[in-house]
Amino acid sequence: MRLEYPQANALLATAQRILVLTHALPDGDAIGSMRGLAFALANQGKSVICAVDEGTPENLAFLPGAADVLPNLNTPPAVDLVIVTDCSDERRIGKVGQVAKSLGLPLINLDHHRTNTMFGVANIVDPDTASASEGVLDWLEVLGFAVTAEAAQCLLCGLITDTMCFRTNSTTAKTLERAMHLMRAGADLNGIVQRTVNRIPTSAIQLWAKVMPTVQIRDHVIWATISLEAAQEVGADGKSGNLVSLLLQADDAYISCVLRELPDGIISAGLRAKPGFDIATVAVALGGGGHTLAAGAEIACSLNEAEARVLPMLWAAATEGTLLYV
Ligand SMILES: [Mn+2]
Repeated sequence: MRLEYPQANALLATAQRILVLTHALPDGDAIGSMRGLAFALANQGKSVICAVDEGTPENLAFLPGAADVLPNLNTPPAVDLVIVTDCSDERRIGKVGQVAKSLGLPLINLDHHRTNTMFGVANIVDPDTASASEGVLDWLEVLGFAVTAEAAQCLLCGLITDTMCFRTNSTTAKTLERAMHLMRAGADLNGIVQRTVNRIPTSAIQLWAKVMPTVQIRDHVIWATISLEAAQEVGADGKSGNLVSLLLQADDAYISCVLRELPDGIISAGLRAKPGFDIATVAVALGGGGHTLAAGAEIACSLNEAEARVLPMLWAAATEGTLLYV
């Protein structure tokens, strides 16, 4: 854990124009933490710009301020501070991150991934929070900044999606307290649940129908492969409906893995584990990162090569751990 609040607060105090970024292929916590922080800073009279590669995905368009998130920084913005949320390393900030880096500005790194590389001038990284959005809420409390209703809605979205609605082992009493605080500040819990964890793209179900025949389970590791061809047949927009978490529910499985073929010879490996196991170490060894129970990596190889490389590592991780809730 690194909570460099004094350094971060000093940078924030002298900054008037702030660029807030998050990780590419943003999820609910990425957009939620970024937009939530932006609303709270704007409420303090700061001028704030948000950007993420490709902009806000359609499934998160319901969040306040979602449409104001820039999809690129082709015109480099005039800002004096950069804040990055929910991002374990600089590479994950994508193209907008490269532009931000070229500006040579101080950067605050606010995250909750245990594998965070501490790439900021000031780092606020608390792996004990279930979401980066909670890290934002804690920082706002330290700063004495108000949590507006719009900020609360964004931050609760991050908390709900990263805990899969309070289902992950990262969920603590403190998480519930923060959720309560955000609801009292005006966030709509059920509205968020219905639009996020209770909803997946229809194309994801169609993709499941295609790739379920690839599912195998051996020695407590369950896995599936998604070829480029299978994804193209259903016109899937890159969403697998969190298939990797669905697979982990198999009662014999300790660890789940979805290997998905991306264009340009890249395989994305999504990894999940039940409490008692550690797949963050595997993800880091593959050049990726994440949490103990939810991690991932991108590997330049074919689907077959990825299976040959990743599965032995997962079997080793399954042997090294012990299932906590038998
Ligand atoms: Mn997160």
